[in-house]
Amino acid sequence: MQACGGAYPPETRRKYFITGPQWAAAYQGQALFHAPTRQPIGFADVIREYAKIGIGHWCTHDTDVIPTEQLGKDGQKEIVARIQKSLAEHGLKCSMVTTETFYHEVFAASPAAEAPEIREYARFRVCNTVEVGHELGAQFAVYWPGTLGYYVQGAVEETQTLRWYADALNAACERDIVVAREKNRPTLKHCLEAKPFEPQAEILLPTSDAMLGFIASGLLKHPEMVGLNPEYLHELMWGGAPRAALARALLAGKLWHFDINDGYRLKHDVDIGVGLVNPLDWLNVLVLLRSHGFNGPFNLDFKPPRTTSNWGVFAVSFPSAVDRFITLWEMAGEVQQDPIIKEASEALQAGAGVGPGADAKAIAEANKELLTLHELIAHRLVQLLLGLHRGRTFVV
Ligand code: XLS
Ligand code: MG
Ligand code: MG
Repeated sequence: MQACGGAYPPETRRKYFITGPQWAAAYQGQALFHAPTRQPIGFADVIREYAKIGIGHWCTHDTDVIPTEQLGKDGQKEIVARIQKSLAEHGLKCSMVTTETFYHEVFAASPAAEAPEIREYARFRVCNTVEVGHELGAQFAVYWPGTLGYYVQGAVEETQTLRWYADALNAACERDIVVAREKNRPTLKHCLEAKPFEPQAEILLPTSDAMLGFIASGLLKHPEMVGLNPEYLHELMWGGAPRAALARALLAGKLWHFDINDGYRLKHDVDIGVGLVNPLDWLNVLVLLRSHGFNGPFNLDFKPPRTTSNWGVFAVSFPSAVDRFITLWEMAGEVQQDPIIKEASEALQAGAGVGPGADAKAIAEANKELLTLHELIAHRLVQLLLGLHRGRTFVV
């Protein structure tokens, strides 16, 4: 990392609303066909190492840190107190909490399964997470529904299942309103996260757009408390353009939280570090976000690859991900101010100046040369990404 150079000091990294998940750093490399390659690590190590790197915010699933059987019990109180101590000791803040509704066998048929006791348990889990969030000073709660879908067709009635899932979110929002009042804190921002594939064959809310439809469906009692946490790769996975998905969320006023990572189109959830696969697209995504005043949270929801060691997770994986993000963010600022892109965009928007009432052929003819600027802008973006706008520095 020293030989690579270009690293930002922790103070600089801390200026961004970048959040580090417990589960990302503690991921051991396991999967269906993969045994773990790393040793388990707990929250105290993760928080301490994030602090050293300059990641100022930490987030967690309930069961990343609290064993399932301790949820809502005294054991939870004791763990939450230890987390508070770790955070305070290292100057980190807890930004977000999320409920695991996908790993435990109780959620095999989803958190909105037919059996009322499963749904009652799911409501307990999301309400308990809201309480933990307030205890830890979080501002956001994220919901990736996980198993909300099915493997075999016909047994699950989709409209009913979605109504039942809405019941859980309604319970979380109502609990939030009560706890926030008791603690004299603002309510949390409840952010839905879609993923098109995994861990079911068919997913009921597979995209951010599906989530927007769900928020506006009339099933939620407090739609104003519910927004989105899109994940970059989850939009690529279904073949969408992440930037366009984010634009639709922005227009709806629902872009509240953003999971940043990278990967490949129409493949599974490989959760590669931000900018390692699609840096040009990432640059464009950040231009959009900057120009709409979205400043985070940017949540590092990637997985250090299986080939990275426990040491490498904090020595290479996280600092390099943070630094690529900040570099791309700064470049996005350069794009916004670039005189060539500015002039080209203004020329495009001024149009060719054909008078009113002209026919289609005349309008098309007049705009032909002007529209060449699209490709010029794309060339300029690549130049900015590669640093070529500063002139060539290496000649063979
Ligand atoms: C899984 C999701 C998950 C959420 C939080 O694919 O990305 O990590 O962000 O549950
Ligand atoms: Mg995610
Ligand atoms: Mg993912």
